[in-house]
Amino acid sequence: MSSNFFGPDFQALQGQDPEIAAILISELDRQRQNLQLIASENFTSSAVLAALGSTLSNKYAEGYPGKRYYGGCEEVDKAEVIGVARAKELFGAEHANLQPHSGASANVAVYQAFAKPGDTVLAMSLPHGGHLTHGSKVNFSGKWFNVESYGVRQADELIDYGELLETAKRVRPKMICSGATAYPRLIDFKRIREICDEVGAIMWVDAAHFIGLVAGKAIPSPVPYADVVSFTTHKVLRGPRGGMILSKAAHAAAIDKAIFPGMQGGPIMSAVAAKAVALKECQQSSYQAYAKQVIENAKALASALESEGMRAVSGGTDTHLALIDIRGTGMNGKVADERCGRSGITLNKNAIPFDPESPAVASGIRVGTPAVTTQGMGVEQMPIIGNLIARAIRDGEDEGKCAQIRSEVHALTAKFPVYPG
Ligand code: DSN
Repeated sequence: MSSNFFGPDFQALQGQDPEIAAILISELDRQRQNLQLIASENFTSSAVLAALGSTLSNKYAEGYPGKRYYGGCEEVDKAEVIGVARAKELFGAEHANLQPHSGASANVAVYQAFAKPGDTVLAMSLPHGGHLTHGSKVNFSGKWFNVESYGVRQADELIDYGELLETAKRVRPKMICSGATAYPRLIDFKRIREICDEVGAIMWVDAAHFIGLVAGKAIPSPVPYADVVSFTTHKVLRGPRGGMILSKAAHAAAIDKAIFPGMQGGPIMSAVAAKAVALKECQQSSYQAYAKQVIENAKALASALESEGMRAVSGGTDTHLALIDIRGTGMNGKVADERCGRSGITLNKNAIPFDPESPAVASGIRVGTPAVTTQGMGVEQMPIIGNLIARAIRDGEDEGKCAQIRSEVHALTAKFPVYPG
């Protein structure tokens, strides 16, 4: 355990608020010691954390660079201008907005820019891998919009583009959303563009999960095809927690207005600066190598879990995550998640397509490799991780066996230190 990582100001926090300081240290220890396999998490660089924990947090900057509602924005303006330019260059986008506080906020803005309450939107069904903001009945999207859904075919668990087209022709959506939280395969954005054109719909891609792979040029980009692309910045992209939107120039004003004043006040300028830092990191060739390695590791982990008697949904993965049907182990997702947690392995239970269990129980787990790849793990480590997961699921009821697995997990992560020093 070390407190050095937090720098000199941490001494002040320890003196002033030891309770919270202790939580910061134990969370750092948790991140360092356990295996972090949640597909939507990563370890940012210290440079990103430095920008995030900076005095830019103190500044109100409602509006956009050069058009703020507050004085004293000269410095934060520079950070936002740099960040927007980096985003446009990295993704070849005509417009970028770095102000969304989160992915969900970015999605609220997309709905607001392109639809009115009651309008029909077509999005990936939640049980097949969609997101809350893609029309869940307990979310604003499902309450305020008529969201119809498409899914995957039962036979191969791949998106059924034929069904998508037929549904689009029937429901005539204002907007079609592609992108998901638990779909391991590539999405055919050219095909989605054709479907959007055929029915006159806006093409919206929620790229939160895979935009980092696009940034690293490891998978094809939706940007040339889509009207609008929303995403989070903290997943494979390895930036601060937050959101971002890219769009065609024709939609720039609508997007910017939807964010401010449409649904946000002052942007979190420390987060905007941290996004700019992350975007610069993504331009490095080392980041491109990282993005490719994330996919290689995910493929290796999926196949390691298959060797342990589990089934990779759709037969594998093309991305950073694998969705694993664990019914072959005799366990459900809830039990597997709990047992892995007790064994020092952080992952999440996840519904699989056509899941007979409720989402709270689920028949699957979702594993992702963004964090372990940032740590420096490679394909050689994936069979070890697959074996640890399998043993945790099988034997995790027994505290002695859990402790043994935990000590092996800690021995593995110790070889790949996170935030060393
Ligand atoms: N909660 C995120 C995930 O884990 O996939 C999606 O926003």
